[in-house]
Amino acid sequence: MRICRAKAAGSLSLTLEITIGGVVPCAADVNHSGTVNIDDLVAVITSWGNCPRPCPAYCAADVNHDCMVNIDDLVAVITGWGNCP
Ligand SMILES: [Ca+2]
Repeated sequence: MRICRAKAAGSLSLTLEITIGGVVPCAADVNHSGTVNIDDLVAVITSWGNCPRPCPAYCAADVNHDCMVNIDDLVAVITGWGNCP
């Protein structure tokens, strides 16, 4: 489970991440539909580039949380393709 939200300056931001066995379950499910599919792939492509600063900002398509949406995130979607556990 991963919850990451950022709000305007002066507000509280909260990040909760539960890792099982060293892997965030279904991290590539960008739209949280329960399946990694074409919608997640399109989300990565349409969000390509740097996430809004400061990091970490809310950038759903940033699967690996490095504050940019790039080939690594695209590969994560492809390798995570299918139903979430
Ligand atoms: Ca990334």
